This record gives sequence, C-alpha cells and structure tokens, in this order.
Amino acid sequence: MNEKDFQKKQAALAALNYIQTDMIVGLGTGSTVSYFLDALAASQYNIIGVTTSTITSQRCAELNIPIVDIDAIDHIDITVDGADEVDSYLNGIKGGGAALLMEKIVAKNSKENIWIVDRSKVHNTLGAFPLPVEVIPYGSGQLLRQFANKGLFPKLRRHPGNNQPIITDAGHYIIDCHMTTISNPYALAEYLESQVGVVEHGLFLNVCDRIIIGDNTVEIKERQ
Ligand code: ABF
Repeated sequence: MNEKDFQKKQAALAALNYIQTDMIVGLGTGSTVSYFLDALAASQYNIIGVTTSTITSQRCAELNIPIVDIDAIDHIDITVDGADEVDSYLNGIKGGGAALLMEKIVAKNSKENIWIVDRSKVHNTLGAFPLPVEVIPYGSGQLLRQFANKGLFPKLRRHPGNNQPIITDAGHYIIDCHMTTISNPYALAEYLESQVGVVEHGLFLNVCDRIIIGDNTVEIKERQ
C-alpha cells in the first residue's frame, strides 16, 4: 500500500469512531470512502446508509450495507465523505468523481458532515484542484464561453476513451474550471449560482464540521 492510500485508510478508520448503531449515515464517493465502507462493513455497527452515487450504492450492495432512499427519512445523522481539496477554514472542493450534486444534497440534509482525506488534499487556499461545475447540457457551450470570459479557464469534462462528455447520474455535464487559486470562494460561488444552466458547483462552503486527515498521527480539525 502506498503512502497516500495508507493515509486514506487511516482517516477512514478514524471516522468510524463517530458512528453509532442505529444511525442513518450518509455515504460519500471516492477511494477514501471506499476504505470507510470496508471498515463499516467489518464493524459491529448496524446502520442504515444513504448513498450519494450509483458507484457507492453498488459498493454498499456488495458489502451488505443496507441503504435507504433519502426521501424516505426526515434527516441524516452523519455523513462521511471524501474531498478533492480542503482549506484551513474547512471549506472544500468536491466533484472530482462527478457526484457533487447528490453529495451536496446529502450533506445539506445531514446533522453532521465529516470529510476524510489524505494530506495531499490540504492546501491553504482552494483552487489547485479544478473546480467542477455541474451544468445542463443545453446551453453548456454558452456557459463555457461565459466562464472563459470570466477568467475561469473552463473545460468540458470528457471520457478519456471516447472523448464524449461525461454524463452525471442526474444527466448533466461537468465543466471543470482550472483557476489554480480561488481567492474569494464565496464570491465565485455566488457568481456560479446566478448563471442560468448551472445546476450546482463543487465549492462546499460552511458544510464540513470535521476533517480527518490521515497520517501516522491522524489530525482532526473541527469547525469553530
Ligand atoms: C468524493 O470524494 C468526491 O467529491 C471527490 O472527488 C472524492 C475524492 O476521491 P478520493 O477519496 O478517491 O480522493 O466525495
């Protein structure tokens, strides 16, 4: 196991400490969450899961983790998810796995949100990871032009194999914005949310309550 995977697994194991039997647990997406699912399945905790993507649903089925429709419950007790980049304010960029819309819906309906990451995800300022923006296919060409004029360095996300646009679980496209540094994520979020055709973006601001950074000594940062 390489160092990054070791850190992911350490963070995933530490997240298990916040789970209790009979909880309704939001289950995110990505390889770090996959380590968490393995640990959850091996634990004695009886939980009901709410999933954020088709891939996570498939993993839960393989691991016999019961899942429930998000609209069949009144709240989610805790959501454990990964992230593509986090900053010192516990804000983050998510969506590298093209599941940001359902991840944000689950997160916004959770009493507590925990992100589990390896150290390479932690930066002082967001932007090193291209910001995913989920858009309606119709008019996405116009949004690409608008974002380029805004200096967001946009690129439509395509399958590496056939170069076709990626289609999300909800049937949308993803535009990745390669800005390198996002000096004011709140202003950028407000701009994106005002553009017709934008469904959701990967800036998760004031969402995360606790970040667990996997390492030899696991670091836990809590929102003040
Ligand atoms: C998910 O976690 C996505 O938002 C993000 O792309 C992913 C990170 O993947 P990994 O844990 O494999 O680095 O929630």
